[in-house]
Amino acid sequence: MNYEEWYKIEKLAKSWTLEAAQLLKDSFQNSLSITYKSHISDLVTNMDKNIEKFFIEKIQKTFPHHKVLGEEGYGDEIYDNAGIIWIIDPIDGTTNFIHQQSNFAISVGIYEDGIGKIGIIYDVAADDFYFAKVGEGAFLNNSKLNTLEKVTLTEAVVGINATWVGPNKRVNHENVQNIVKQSRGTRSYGSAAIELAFVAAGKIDAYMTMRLSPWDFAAGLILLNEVGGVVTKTNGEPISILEQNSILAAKPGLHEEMLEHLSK
Ligand code: 2AM
Ligand code: CA
Repeated sequence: MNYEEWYKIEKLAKSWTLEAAQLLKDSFQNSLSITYKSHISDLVTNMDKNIEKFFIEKIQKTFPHHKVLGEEGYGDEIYDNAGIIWIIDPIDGTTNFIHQQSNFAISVGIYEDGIGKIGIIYDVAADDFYFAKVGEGAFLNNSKLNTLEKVTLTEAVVGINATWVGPNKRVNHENVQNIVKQSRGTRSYGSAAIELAFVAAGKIDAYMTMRLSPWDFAAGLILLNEVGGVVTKTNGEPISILEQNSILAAKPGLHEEMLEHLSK
């Protein structure tokens, strides 16, 4: 793919995201149809489905050879990284979308042969548009984001959900408690995409969670790569783009310090 083709993909991905956001904002006037997926906390609305279908229709019409991996399952069966894959979360933070009508995002990560090319995270209610293009940097509303500087845990604000601070089956909670105690403070926003964008923008210094799906982190990874953020699984291994992963995303220095705690 040449520069012009990627520029076209960038333009359309941005304008489709803005159109999708308008559909979400318009939906606040109507009553939502809410159903459960695997359990009572795993919610999906008619809007999650509509927005995913909206993107798929546009992509299939304009770029028939591209593939789509979406949370709601209307996209393609994806078996490997080959070609161009749009990894889409139509609403990241569905619980927030339902309860607050804020703190939810549209997340779009576009990969070519497994390499992250374009990342978009749009925090709709805040009107904060995060965008990254490989090699060209990351941006928040047209301001270029700075490269992330080294920081220590004692001066860091860490994004983490309370689930992981108590006994749970995925991580030794005593290690997590040590991280929480030594940090300057913790925050939890209920949208992994927004939390990853916040790390990229330096609003928080790290984000860790024990299970995310590709659509939750696909765009965030591209943003973080452009600003020198370090992202691995919580055991230090590289992330597999097409699988569920634990995630530790942090500023340099802090990432090693948190990994050390988590390996005890
Ligand atoms: P969602 O709103 O798109 O479902 C909430 O802490 C964050 O974790 C949100 O980004 C949410 O995405 C994501 N999430 C919720 N349940 C999940 C699950 N079972 N697997 C992976 N990610 C999940
Ligand atoms: Ca979602």
